[in-house]
Amino acid sequence: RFLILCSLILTLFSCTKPQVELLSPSIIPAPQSLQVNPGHFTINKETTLSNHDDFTASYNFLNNFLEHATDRTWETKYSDNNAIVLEYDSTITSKEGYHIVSTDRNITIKASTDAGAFYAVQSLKQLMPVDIAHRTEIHIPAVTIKDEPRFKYRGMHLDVSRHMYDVDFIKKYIDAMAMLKMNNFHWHLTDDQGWRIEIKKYPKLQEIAAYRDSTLLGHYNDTPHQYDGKKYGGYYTQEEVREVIAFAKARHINVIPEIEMPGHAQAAIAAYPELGCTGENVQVAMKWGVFEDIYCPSEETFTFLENVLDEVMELFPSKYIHIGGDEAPKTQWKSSPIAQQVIKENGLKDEFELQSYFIQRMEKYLNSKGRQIIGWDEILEGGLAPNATVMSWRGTKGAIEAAKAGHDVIMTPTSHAYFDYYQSENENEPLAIGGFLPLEKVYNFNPIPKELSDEEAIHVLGVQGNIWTEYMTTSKQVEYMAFPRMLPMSEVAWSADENKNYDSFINRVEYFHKRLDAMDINYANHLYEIDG
Ligand code: TNX
Repeated sequence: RFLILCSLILTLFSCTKPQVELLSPSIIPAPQSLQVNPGHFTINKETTLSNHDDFTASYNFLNNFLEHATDRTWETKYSDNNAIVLEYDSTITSKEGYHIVSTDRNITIKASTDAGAFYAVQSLKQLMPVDIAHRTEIHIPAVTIKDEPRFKYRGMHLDVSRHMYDVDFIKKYIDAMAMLKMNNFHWHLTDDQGWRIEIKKYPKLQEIAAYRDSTLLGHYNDTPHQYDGKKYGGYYTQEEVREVIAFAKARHINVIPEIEMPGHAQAAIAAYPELGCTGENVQVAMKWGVFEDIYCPSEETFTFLENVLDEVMELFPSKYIHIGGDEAPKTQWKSSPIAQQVIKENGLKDEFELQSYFIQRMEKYLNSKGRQIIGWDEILEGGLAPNATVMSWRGTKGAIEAAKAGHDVIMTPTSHAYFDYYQSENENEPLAIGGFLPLEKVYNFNPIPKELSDEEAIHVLGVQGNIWTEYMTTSKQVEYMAFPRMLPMSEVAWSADENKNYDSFINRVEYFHKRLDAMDINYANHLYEIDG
């Protein structure tokens, strides 16, 4: 009886004094300014959502999220009491900036664009506890946040040629990017080991280029490769591509397709041997590496690529189209009468100038359709195409040269942005490509090379993490390599340099693990390893 009495008293006590679980705000990427005020806002059964100025994507995203979390429909009405209010504010000049003020009475989100409001919603989500499913009340600390991004290009890349992942995973990846306020998804769709986008005009790309004869279990340069003899591959249909683009758009993410040229083209040449210089039959590549079968600079090839790009442009609204340009050995061009003829006719000096001619021709075509090209830094060799943006991966030299010449650049150096590198020195790490890129090194990446003046540095559009997938046979492995390293990359891309602090970051990552768990993301956890 005594026990019953005690538990009654306890129940009574906890009823009259409900526990308020408040988090210290743990937002990634860190906002420009965040002030914690006394008090908190409580989302309860009556809280409404008020969309004063018709923010669309941000409103839909927030509404879906809240309805899911609270198991009820949310009434949208004009009120600022017990409400989450989305409001237009022309004084917020940053196109992706926002303010959040939460008090006991309401939460006000202000922005001058839907993108700004969308990023406010991402921060608001991170002010809530992780396990909010089916709650009747959610507590949000009283805060004042003023925020805007450091860089306008905040990207993640994914290679789907070496290994392919289903559309659900592509969406999951994009969703995680959105949470981290990233805004460009670089989709590496073609390479030697597989062509992954449906092009209706060229059915053999689907029949032949999309498949290889093994899942390729071997190491990079080792012989013999451990082929398993199983047909491997696939491609995204145009309908699936549209679905991905719409999904990304609803999250303010632009999707940049990459169609590789003139190198990394062996899969396409396997389907259409006339695109190569030798005319010989080749296989969709069965090893990793760099291959000599590259596109021949013939009229036939240019027509093929223009037709492919026509279908690509029809699907992708992106201003930028990535045309690759990396790792194109010139051996076959040296002995090809067609290539030598083009060199002669155009008064070119050598095969490097021929590569430049090739890229410039494709640039002209894309520019005439209102698009801009991005290319890997090899496109500097032999002369840079006049309007090209350079993606600098072999260190920062290429970026410095391009920015000094007045070209835009995106920083993706292997040293800080290659998430196919090992992330710890633990001997149990799954096989990776080599290299070592722990979390702290990603975090300490400074995207503005000191060689650039302030004026030149304006050409640094931003940064991107790259995921080359030679050794990532499953999407769970991609998650393992991408997370948590996507977190520091988002902070490099978004947060002001003076706000960056690795200790604070690590504390936030620790809490963020719960968020990643809730999203069923298979992140690596090396936070407390000595060498990591
Ligand atoms: C170089 S980075 C490549 C890729 C490989 C990667 C492996 C770049 C433009 N080309 O084809 O997958 O290294 O780290």
